[in-house]
Amino acid sequence: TDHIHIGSLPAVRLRARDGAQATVSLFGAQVLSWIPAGGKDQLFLSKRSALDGSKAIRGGIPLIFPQFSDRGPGTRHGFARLSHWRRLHGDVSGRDAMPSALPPGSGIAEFGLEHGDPLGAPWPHRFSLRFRVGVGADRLELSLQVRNAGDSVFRFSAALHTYHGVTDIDGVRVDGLGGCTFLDQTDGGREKTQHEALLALRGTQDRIYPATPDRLAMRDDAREIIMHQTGFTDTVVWNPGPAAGLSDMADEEHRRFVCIEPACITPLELAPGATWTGSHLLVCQPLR
Ligand code: TA6
Repeated sequence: TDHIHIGSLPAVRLRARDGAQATVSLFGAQVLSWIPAGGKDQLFLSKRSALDGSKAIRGGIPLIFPQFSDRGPGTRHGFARLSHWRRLHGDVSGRDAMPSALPPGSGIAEFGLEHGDPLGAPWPHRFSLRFRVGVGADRLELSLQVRNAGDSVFRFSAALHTYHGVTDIDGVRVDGLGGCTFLDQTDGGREKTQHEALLALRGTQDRIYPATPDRLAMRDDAREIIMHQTGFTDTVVWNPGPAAGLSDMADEEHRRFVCIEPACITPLELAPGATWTGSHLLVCQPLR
């Protein structure tokens, strides 16, 4: 493991013995890069992203907590992605609350954020977040644990807002959502059904699929990413399309990614002392 900087942000680079790597910024505990063994970077990071802590990082895997988007009174997409996390030390691989199926020699690190840590916005609840990142062989394993450390119930949403890097958005297909209903965020949140088995990303797409299957796949020209989610009930699929005018994205960059996000959009209730865990496993397979 190396301690490095990405822009002016402290970050950790995890290296597995087989050459797989992941880079995690302590600002947001945001995974910025994932390179499977013998492969290339699978994540998109905008050329115009702020990398100084002044703004959320545009790309990688923003960690959304405790609010999704503007669905609440707090900071858009929550404060976790705007907070300075700590690296937790000790034998993270052996902690039974978050079991891992990574091969021996994998790179694993765990990050923490608690009430009282300097946050992007105040939140009146006592909480403890742990985020574990593991990388090895063809896979990236992510696990978010939320604990209510206070004495009253709180509600939260969470998501792993994964920016999958792609060669060109026109060649992307998402498998596993055929027949599912979704809330079309580009059409006032209207409920619709996806009739196609394979989803093509044409123009602006912003969809919330509640109660999704726990296995999805994203196919690009040369590889397939298999995704498994547990704990997270929903999936968000987003591409801003050409007209989004996002200030932290270069002109044609919307063609270079699709966000597929394991999420819990409807807030979950967490009792005092209780813990919730959401996991995301990404496996990269070359297509032949
Ligand atoms: O997850 C999809 C979404 O909520 C979209 O509506 C879109 O605006 C995107 O997230 C990015 O949000 P951000 O606050 O990072 O610009």
